[in-house]
Amino acid sequence: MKYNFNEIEAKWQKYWAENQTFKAENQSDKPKFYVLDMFPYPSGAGLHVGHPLGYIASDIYARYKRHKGFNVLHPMGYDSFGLPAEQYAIQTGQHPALTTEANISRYREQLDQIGFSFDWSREERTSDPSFYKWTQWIFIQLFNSWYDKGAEKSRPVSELVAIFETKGNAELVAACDDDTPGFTAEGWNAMNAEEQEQMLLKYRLTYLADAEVNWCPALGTVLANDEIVNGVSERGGHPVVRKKMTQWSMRISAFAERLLQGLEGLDWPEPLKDIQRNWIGKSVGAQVHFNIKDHEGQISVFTTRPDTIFGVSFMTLAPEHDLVKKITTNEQREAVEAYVAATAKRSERERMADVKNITGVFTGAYALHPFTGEEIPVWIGDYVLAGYGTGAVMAVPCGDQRDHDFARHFGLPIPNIFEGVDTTEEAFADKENTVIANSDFISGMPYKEASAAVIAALEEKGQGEGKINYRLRDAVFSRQRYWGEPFPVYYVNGLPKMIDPEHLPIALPEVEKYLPTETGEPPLGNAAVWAWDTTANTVVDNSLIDHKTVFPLELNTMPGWAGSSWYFNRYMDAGNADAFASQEALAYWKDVDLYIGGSEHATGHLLYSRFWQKFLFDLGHLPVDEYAKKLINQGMILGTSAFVYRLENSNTFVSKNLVGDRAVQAIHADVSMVNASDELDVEAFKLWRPEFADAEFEMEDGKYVVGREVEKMSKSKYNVVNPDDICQEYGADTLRMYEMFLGPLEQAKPWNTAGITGVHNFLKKLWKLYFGKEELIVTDEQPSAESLKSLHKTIKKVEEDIENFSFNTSVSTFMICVNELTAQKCHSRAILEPLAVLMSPYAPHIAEELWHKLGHDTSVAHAAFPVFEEKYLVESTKTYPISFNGKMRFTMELSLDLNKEEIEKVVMADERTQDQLGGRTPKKVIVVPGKIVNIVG
Ligand code: ANZ
Repeated sequence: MKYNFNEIEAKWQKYWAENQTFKAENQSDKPKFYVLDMFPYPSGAGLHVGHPLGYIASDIYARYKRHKGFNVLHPMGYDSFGLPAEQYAIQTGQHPALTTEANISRYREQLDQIGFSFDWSREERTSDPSFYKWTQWIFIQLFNSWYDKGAEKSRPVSELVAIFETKGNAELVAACDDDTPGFTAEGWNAMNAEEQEQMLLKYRLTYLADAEVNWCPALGTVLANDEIVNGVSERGGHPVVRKKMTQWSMRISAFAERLLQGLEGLDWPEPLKDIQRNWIGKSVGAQVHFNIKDHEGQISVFTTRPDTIFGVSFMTLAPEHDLVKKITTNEQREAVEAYVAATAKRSERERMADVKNITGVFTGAYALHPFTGEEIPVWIGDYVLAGYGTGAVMAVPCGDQRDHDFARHFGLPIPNIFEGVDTTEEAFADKENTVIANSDFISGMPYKEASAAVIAALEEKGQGEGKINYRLRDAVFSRQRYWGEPFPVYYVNGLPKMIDPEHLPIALPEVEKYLPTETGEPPLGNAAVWAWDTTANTVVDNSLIDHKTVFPLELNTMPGWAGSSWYFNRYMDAGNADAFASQEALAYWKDVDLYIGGSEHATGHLLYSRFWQKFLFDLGHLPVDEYAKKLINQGMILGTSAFVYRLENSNTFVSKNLVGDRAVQAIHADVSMVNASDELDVEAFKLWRPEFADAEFEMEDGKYVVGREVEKMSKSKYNVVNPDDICQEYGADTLRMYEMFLGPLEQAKPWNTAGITGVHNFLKKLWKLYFGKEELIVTDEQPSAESLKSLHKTIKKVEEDIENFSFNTSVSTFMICVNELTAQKCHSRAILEPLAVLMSPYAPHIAEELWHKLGHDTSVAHAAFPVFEEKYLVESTKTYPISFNGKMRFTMELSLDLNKEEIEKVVMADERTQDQLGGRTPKKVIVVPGKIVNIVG
């Protein structure tokens, strides 16, 4: 019988869907296991073979855990809000919901073809109102919460109000805006409602604030740092400026310490954890407040080296610093303003990266040294970032490289406070252990002690205090886009009000155009029905806005990371209309046991989701404060690009080995036009693009051979391989095994379709153990010891491999096993039945077919994993060399249980021994059990 994989795979995919084979139950006596993939954004291009790599690995693990008796939750869904669908809408007018729907169906078809064991009954889409209802709900919870730094916990704002009413904020240790003033209970109670509301915004975990953003006027939206290249937008190359805009922000900075500490308990890749640690960027130091000559205010700086305070020779403020306008003298104003305008055009990333161009301007103002009273010139410079620390530094040119460069460039003094350090030197040595000299009361102290002494002295003067700083900043949460979650927010006198959760979801309104409005408002500004009626509790026509009972709704939408920050919890109880998940479901599933996805999400999704988890945990909505115990980053699959060589200034293409030293241009050719022997389908190439229609070819042996190169797999490099084609030609089981066979899961590895036949032939060979020409050839015969050994060493290895996520080595183990069983002519059910189960995580369709053909009528997916037994690996016989006068004449297989006398008896009784002796009686028979037999004489 032929291995008809197309038929087999379609049959079982249908069976699994109809029987809901992989549906997970929320109530079960079995232990739970939650295997999660990062859910995809359904792009128009569909999947290439690189995308399912992680899904195959997680699917193998999920299936393995089912065999091991676990109740496995293995869900899938779509992160379906996003820019591409919106861009397409802008170009074509097609509603992003339609584009998204079409892309999702395509994804689903492709995923189904690969035979994943997803529980589709739990599918979720972040753009579905029944899902984003809860994203909006979480937003409201954040708005209604503040962060208690003393207890390291989020708490309801109602409790904060109670504290303010009785004690003011003097004793409060809470995360809040830097400019929050102190007030007493009387002060609070004297504020009017609006003032109180403004004050509370300084504490809420999501708040409206003027944030410095990268504004791209041409695109009409804010861009993230990594969407800007050389000061222009990556998409379209439009100018980007720094601009202050009122935006929703998330107070993630309040959680910095917990996000840092929490990493210790996570089984995540160390490099990924390091990226998060650096991003959180904890620095221990001090805040120092410098008085300003002839001015009221103070300049506060953050420094990690308070011990260097006697080496300060100037101060530098970020050009955006609030004080700049106030302290700049008239003589310096023009230069300062020009500089500030120029800096606004540069992205923060650029400013940090650019160490060569030293720029800055003197403000004309002077700060006063807290200890010596000396006048210190105040400069502005773009090497100081507005958003870090206080946006100002005390510059110590003998201690800090950037300060040093700045001082040299502008000819500022470079006082030396370190013993034995040559400040004229370009390179800065590590001065951490250098003893400080000639600097008043800390002279001669090691730097740590000196720092502590300076902090104590500053505290006494009221001009500074110890301070821990985190690089992690609050995250801007507003986007000027259409295709995202609407905020459940309306505005009364410019102050935000939350819509009561019982009226959620607030669905995205229809708009005529997906672009910003003519007045520069976000796309939702185009909606005609986008006002909140507080009596009817519904969205109504804008014309009804009276600012008495009907108010305007928020026009921004939420960013891409909103839905992905909590979706994993929704899977535990998808479809629940009363809660984002029931407490019972959450208590049962608790957390993700294995999460597989890309490392590129280190500082985005993987950080934000940990933040929301901790927040919801604090409020008692979740049972644990880290949601993913173990995480694996799958490596990238690289494509093998194909190149054709065009002779310069011609339309003649030269086969690779004929190029020689002629001048040619290498051009990507689509890999689908190239066969496994690197030969180009010349006719297909001509049809590919009009400019190649008249192409001529210099062939070798009648063939056009292409060049090959390994690059990132990408549509733009024409090297993508479509999994649909592979499934069609070889089957999903071959695809799954081959993807694993390519190499260790976490490494990058090139795809090479040529190698796939080896894996395919292996599956055919496996099939032949079970089937003859026409029929099943499995017997009930007792298996041989050899076959048992082959099976059990495979069980052992495959189990160890899966537990260690070493899927590539399992594939070779299976190959060895099948080769051995074939050589042994093994057709015994006692071997082949467990082998089918063992194969099922990797090649589930063929396994299911074999399982049913062996007489079972339930899915192999829930069959118990074969149990390894050591005894089958123990050797029970030995092949003895039988020698005569030291010369080996033949071998005999004998049981290892025989003793010396028994061995001698059996050997002497053998015909071949008698032949060798020719009737003589040997002088001596030497027997070494387990080794040799030598007959002398
Ligand atoms: C004086 C000093 C002397 C400093 C010295 C360093 C060495 P990390 O470790 O990254 O936290 N700094 C503070 N705020 C800044 C800002 N907004 N933009 C650019 N630089 C800023 O670095 C903290 C150090 O970076 C601070 O300590 C400050 O320079 C600078 F020998 O103060 B230091």
